[in-house]
Amino acid sequence: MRVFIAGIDGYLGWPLALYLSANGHQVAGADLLLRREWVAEVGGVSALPIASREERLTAFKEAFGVELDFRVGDLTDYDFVTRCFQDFQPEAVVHLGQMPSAPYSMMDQAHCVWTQQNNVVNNLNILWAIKELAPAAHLIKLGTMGEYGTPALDIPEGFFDVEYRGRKDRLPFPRQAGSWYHQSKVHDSHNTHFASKIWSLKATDIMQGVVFGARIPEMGGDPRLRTRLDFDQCFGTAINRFCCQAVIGHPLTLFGLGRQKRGFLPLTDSMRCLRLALENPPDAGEYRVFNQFENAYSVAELACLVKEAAADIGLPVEIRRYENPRTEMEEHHYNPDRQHLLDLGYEPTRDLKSVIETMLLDLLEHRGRIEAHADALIPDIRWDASRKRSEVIG
Ligand code: USQ
Repeated sequence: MRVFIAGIDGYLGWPLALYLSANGHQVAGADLLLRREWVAEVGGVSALPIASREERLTAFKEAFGVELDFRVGDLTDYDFVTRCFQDFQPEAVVHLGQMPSAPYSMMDQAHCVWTQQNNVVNNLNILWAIKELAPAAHLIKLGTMGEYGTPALDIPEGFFDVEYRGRKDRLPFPRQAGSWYHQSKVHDSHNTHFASKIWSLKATDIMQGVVFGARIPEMGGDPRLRTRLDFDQCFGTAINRFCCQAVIGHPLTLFGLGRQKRGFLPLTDSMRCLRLALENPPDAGEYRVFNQFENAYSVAELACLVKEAAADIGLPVEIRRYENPRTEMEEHHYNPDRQHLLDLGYEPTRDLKSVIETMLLDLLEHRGRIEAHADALIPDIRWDASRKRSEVIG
């Protein structure tokens, strides 16, 4: 299948290009390389060195024997998007090309507005380009489990049955996002649902949990094929940050009580799930929602798992609680469904500890990069838009 990946230079986009190419798909993509700039802006660096676009293209050609059509351009520029679609004629579009960080979007007015403009406008451009140039293409749009927030109800996959004043309907499940970034994904979900209804588009909206890890087998031993792994307060996500902290002997930074729960999944599972969605498209006019995660865990459970994995390879680790810079529930009900992907054959990775161990071993080789940017580990971006470094509270 001809698959266009919007955001092909990113944490997920690059490995997806490798994974789909290794599994018989023809891939092309676009990226403005902004993730590299945002991470530098917030004082971070990828803990694992990553190759430049040019080096990636050379390594791709060596690994797969074909040139990768990887264009540098802005998805908020409609002419750029339409040129890509005219040239490549995609049969599917995986949209990963957005600003993905909650703290980055909470920094100030400019970062909030930029995040929403960028994300909402580029998703609208992709919807219009599909409608005008590739109406049979299947859009796989990366949303987030964070769109649902943490309601006191179980979380279904997108829709639920409601009875109100004696009448029944099947309605979108309420979205109660917890950051300006997560809100941008809610707007995208509404826009994607509406577009699929009026234009009979095929769309899968992926409510993905927090991804961790940096390796997929398709990278082989070639360091130029690696993906990035961030640890700063904005682009580093929980388990990735904990592993980076563990290898430099920094305490693991639990925010608040650490009892907040989220869905998590290894990078390999994210790739497998996206492929399952791609190879099992919906019907024309169908907008479906997949919740995509291995399982739900509290952040403290995962910090303990990182501590255990680190102990197995001889690294002593301390877990500390820090003032929570976010406004979020720290103790709550959390029971989301994830049946749709299981029905398509998703077999969740069970041994998370060995994924974490591999990550720790990879990171140990590059610990100097983390040590040199250790200031980026402690958050100072607060949800009330003030700036103050979080102190240890336990
Ligand atoms: N947390 C800590 N300590 C840390 C970092 C995070 O306790 O050092 C806690 C946070 O307070 C939060 C939870 O861990 O309760 C998850 O935070 P995160 O930074 O790992 O993830 P989040 O901000 O929710 O965003 C990430 C990705 C985003 C994706 C989302 C999926 O950056 O692109 O949409 O995960 S989900 O969390 O399901 O919404």
